[in-house]
Amino acid sequence: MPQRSLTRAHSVRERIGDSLSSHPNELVALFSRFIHQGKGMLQPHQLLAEYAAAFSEADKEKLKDGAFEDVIKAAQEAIVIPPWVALAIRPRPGVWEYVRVNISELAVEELTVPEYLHFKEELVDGSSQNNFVLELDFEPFNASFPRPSLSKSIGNGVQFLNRHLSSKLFQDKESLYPLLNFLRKHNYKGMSMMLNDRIQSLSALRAALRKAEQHLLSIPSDTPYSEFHHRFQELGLEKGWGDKSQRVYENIHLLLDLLEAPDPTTLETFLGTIPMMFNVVILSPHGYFAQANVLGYPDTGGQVVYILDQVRALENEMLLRIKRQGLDITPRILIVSRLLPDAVGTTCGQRLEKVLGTEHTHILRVPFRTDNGIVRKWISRFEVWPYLETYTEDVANELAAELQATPDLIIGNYSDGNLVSTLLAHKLGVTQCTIAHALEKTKYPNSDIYWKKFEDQYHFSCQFTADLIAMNHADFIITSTFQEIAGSKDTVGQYESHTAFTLPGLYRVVHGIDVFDPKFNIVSPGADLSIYFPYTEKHKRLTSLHPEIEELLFNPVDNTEHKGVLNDKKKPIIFSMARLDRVKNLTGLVEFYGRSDRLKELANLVVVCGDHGKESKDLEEQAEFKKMYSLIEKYNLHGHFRWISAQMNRVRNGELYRYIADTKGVFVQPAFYEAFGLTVVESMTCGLPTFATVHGGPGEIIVDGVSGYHIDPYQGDKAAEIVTNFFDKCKEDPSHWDKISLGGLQRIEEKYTWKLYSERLMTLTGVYGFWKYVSNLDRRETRRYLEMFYALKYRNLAVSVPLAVEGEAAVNGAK
Ligand code: UDP
Ligand code: LCN
Repeated sequence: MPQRSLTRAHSVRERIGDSLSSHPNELVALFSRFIHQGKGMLQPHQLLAEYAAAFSEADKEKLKDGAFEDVIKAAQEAIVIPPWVALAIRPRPGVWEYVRVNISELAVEELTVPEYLHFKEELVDGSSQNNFVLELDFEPFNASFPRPSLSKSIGNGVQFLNRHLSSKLFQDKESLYPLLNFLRKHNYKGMSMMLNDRIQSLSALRAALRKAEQHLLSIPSDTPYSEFHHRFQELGLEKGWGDKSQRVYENIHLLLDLLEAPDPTTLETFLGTIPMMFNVVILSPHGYFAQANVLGYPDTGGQVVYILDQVRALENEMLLRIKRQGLDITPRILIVSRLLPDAVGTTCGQRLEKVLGTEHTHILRVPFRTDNGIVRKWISRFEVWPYLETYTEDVANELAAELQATPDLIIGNYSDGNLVSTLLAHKLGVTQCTIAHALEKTKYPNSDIYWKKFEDQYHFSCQFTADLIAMNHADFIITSTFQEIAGSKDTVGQYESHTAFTLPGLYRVVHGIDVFDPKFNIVSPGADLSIYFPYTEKHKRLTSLHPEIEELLFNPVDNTEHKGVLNDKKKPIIFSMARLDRVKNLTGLVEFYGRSDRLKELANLVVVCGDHGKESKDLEEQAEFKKMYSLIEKYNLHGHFRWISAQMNRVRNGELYRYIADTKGVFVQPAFYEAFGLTVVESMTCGLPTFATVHGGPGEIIVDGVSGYHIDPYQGDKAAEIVTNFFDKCKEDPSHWDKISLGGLQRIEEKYTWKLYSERLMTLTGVYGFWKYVSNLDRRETRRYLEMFYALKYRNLAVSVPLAVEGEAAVNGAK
């Protein structure tokens, strides 16, 4: 039977309608099973299970005729309110259709987004009573702007934008003026760059460029810019074109080409050469943001590692470009975080801290403040909302003093940082980039429809509102993977889940974000190669750390650093490391290891998480601690399992991954959901074969069976079997281990390095900076709408979050 796919030509409603008329009995049987569940919601795996159970193979074959099976496979959710069953169908990433079926009358009807959401709201008692619901719809603002329609174009916004911009520049003679004005506007603290006032028109620009070109041809190619600076000034050209005549010539030629016939590649290359980025501000307000003694704490994990690696790579790239541009400007990068007076042995109480391995990058810490003064203690990221507006004002003042200039780019991180970046970028008119790291809505199933249940502990109403504001305000959004934006064939992306959803009683999001929006760009992070390098690079190995590592792994006496012993030190080690957070599911790994006698026989298990030295203040962490202890007893893991406290020393952690590789061990990342998963990249960069969750980023980082293995945390025994099979196979053929190790390393080299990242970020800043300049007026409506949404919704929600009481333990979920 040829595979049919769902297309618009045959809408879902038509498909179901056809199937209802051709196979009424079968469909009634299936929908009755749904109805039988009673009022509620069914997830995709439940729908498939019902489908599988309802029909014989022969029936299924019949149903394939009308492609009904495709409809069920593409359903992401069913809402059952007898006699109705409404389905949200996702034929492909980013494309959704909604229908509902009345099983008593055998009728099927298509629903609009608001209709579907309204229907869904009936699950929550009383919400349907309200006829006047605030509906949020960002679609009209972008309606006039072309966007790609192919799923494969998602996440490559810059390419699309370049095409659009270059065709716009070519419309008529006048349309090149924005480019001219953009170049004229460039200056650094009042010093003009690129063009000066002598050039007022396109013809003057062309003439000046041609004369400059002739001059450059008449001098040696390595002549420093300073030697022809005066000649250029007379022509109307200022610094910024290059350090030596050869580079200046190339850039002038690029612009002449662009003026002649704009094409996307030339435009991107040329915009990438323009000096635009000298002062960058990176926001990461919550958590412990420091360079030592913080990793593994609640809320402090990959985001901190990511930013510290990002700034090192970015500073290098900025310095390189500034040098090439022939400029004598010192760049500045400021990571803005929260100042914590009660810094508990970290540097979080310091206002300014230089970032190691950089020259011009600092962490600038600004405290949270209320009418009662400065907040002294750490508070969970779920409780930061009431502080952020005052915080933004304080940050703006501190930045002005510290930079003595307006930043050229503001990068927000995570929901709180993205909101502050929005407020700052709005106020200063600066290009804004956001990085989500993890959108919580995906991590907590049904946290939208049942938001009220989560409200006391998580305050998701603030967080989701902040996320919507930031993603719509940002000039560009960086994601680490495609799946973060639009998921995969079968799973919904993190951003995609913000397309349409409802917070009953608060507002209904009819069009929150469009994953086809060209603001999305996949720019994947890497691992710091000075710390994480292959175990085979013997000359670089930190063997002096081996005694410490061996003490961590094998010292038989329990202490605050480690618990449990490994009886047989010769066995390979199954290793994992993460914050002791429920969603990380380290207890799930311990459980599936414990249940598998074969796996226990083949390998030891070592996990790094939590802190044995002090009682956790975090509720989720406390519960995981308890569970871990009970599992050790339940599966009698004594002799097989080592539980090590969170390890803050990254350099030693790098060697630890490699030490595990020496044992011919593996790394396992068993999270229920992982937004990206830096530990996965770290272990692969060290050449350690990696088994990681299929839910989220790791599913994309690893090519199953080639550069590692996918495991499903919801199927523990199957995961144990996959790891067991690997060890068995390695016993038969030891080269299998090397093959997977090498596959991982190759994958990293191709896609996950900071060098690739920083080059890309610079290019994006150029293109989106130019786009922001040419589309400034167009975007005013969106900004006004967002202002209103912020003032009328967000503010009220934020003030309803209780302020932390100093002296009380902060207790909340972990990231
Ligand atoms: N990490 C660490 N020590 C620990 C736990 C985690 O150094 O005890 C580091 C880990 O090496 C990685 C980061 O923290 O660099 C965690 O990032 P990931 O993306 O895996 O997860 P997140 O914590 O951001 O959810
Ligand atoms: C937050 C997470 O949850 C991880 O999955 C990411 O790897 C990390 O941030 C860095 O982006």
